[in-house]
Amino acid sequence: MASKRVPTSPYPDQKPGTSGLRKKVPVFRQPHYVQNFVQAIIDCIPDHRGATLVIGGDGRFFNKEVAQIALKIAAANGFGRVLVGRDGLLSTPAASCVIRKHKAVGGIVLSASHNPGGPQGDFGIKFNGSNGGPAPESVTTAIYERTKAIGEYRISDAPDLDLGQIGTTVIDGMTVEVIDPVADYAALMRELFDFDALSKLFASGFRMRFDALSAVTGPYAKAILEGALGAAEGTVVNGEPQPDFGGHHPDPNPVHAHALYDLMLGPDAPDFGAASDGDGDRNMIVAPGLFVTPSDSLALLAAHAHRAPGYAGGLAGVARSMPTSRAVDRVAAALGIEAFETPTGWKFFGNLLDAGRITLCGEESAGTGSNHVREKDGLWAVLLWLNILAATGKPAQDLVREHWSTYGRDYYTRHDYEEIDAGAAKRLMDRLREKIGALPGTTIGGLTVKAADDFRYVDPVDGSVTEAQGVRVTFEEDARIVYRLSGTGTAGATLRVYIERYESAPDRLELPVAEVLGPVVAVARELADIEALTGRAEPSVVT
Ligand code: VG1
Ligand code: CO
Repeated sequence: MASKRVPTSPYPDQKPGTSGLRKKVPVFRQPHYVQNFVQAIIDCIPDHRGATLVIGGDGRFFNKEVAQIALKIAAANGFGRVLVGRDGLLSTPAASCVIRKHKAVGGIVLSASHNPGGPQGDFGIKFNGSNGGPAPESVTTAIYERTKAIGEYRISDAPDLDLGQIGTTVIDGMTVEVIDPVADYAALMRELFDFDALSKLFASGFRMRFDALSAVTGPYAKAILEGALGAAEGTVVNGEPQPDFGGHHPDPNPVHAHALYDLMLGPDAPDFGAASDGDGDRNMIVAPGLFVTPSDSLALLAAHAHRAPGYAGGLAGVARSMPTSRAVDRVAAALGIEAFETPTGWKFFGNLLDAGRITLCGEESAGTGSNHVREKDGLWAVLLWLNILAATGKPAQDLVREHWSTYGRDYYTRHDYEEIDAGAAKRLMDRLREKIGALPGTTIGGLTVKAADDFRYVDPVDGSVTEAQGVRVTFEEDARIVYRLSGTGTAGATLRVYIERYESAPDRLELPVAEVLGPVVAVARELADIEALTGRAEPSVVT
């Protein structure tokens, strides 16, 4: 066998967004489109000759084909070894775990995460570095620059490999190890959590439902919850990964995971409900009768993490993305640890985790994680919750209520306006940016603006600066509105509006969310003139 050099010309649109390159499947199926991007990634890995690379994805449509292409390009570029999950599968956190454990130079993660799959659905390719985390901006920019100049790629002539069997083969001098996608990850979870206590919890009759939404976490959740911990068979539903996620939109929120949501809010709710997304890095937590916002979940996990063996020594610090509610900041203040505010996207947590400044971090979009890997990790969050439930012996809903009475409650909602006209979205953001200087001190809809700015992040570790990360407006009444455009959508633009308000009076902790946030929502619409500029009177998704 040999490899060849294939002449190619650049595509102009291979700019990675919040989390890698995401496009519709037909875009990825254009001639050489995948090959160009993979070669560009490899061109940006300095010491790749002889090194180890990890390849795996969330199992969506086109995953297997792209895994084969990536393997052959890696072989032709002189990698020493590739670790690939069986059937091309690796959840995003498992890929991060495998990269770290096997000292790989990086990993190619095939996923469009929570976006729908199938022939007309979305696909994505993301590069993670040797720390297991998403490549930082400096690297994604270099990859993009490379895609604009690429003239050829190298690829092996080897036939497709059998990825269905665990084992080792060699192509063009490169070793390919097909690995069990679950094993390394499950071993790591066993180190972090008290599996004996969790087994006892399930043996005592504790019931939960985990909805894998026909995406990648099914095999992980079954092996760990039902296999290792003895949860009843059937605890994991929609546990077989499907290329089109069984028609589901694999986004764990009350809209797309409504079956779980309805069960947990109904009369037959088990003790605990959770769901994960396409690639396994997100989590939704629902207690009986009570949806836990991701921002509250992060805060509660920070307050109780020391109850799990992996965090018994306490937390070095915490971080949250800017639009995530300030609930975790209150916990950090009480613990006397640092709290950081980063731009949206997990790549911004990497430096803080690597430098040991933080132990836990999270995002309002249902992402929570820790220093155990360099990605957010859905099942990890579920296991930490379970460990806390086992250690305290308290029901999940009681823990949340206790949390509110200790720290107060950050009422929270996000309104997404999906697939709006890209020009209109840009105009809306431009107008807001022009306006913000004059806002402080003005009153609108009964709320007085305290401060307004366009979030700019200076990385505390390496000093790198990231500008224009979203307009945030805070009010004297302890409310906040944030506006930003999504960087993961594949059609038009998506405007995200994040709305929150803090209440600490004991009689104001259990009010209907709409009642507390209604006035702030009205101000959010008025301030940005959303309907006039986008033609949308209502958001398409409310979380
Ligand atoms: C969204 C979320 C962000 C998350 C990103 C990737 O980005 O807001 O918090 O990190 O998705 O998550 P955006 O730019 O569309 O708002 V995943 O589970 O898609 O890897
Ligand atoms: Co995801």
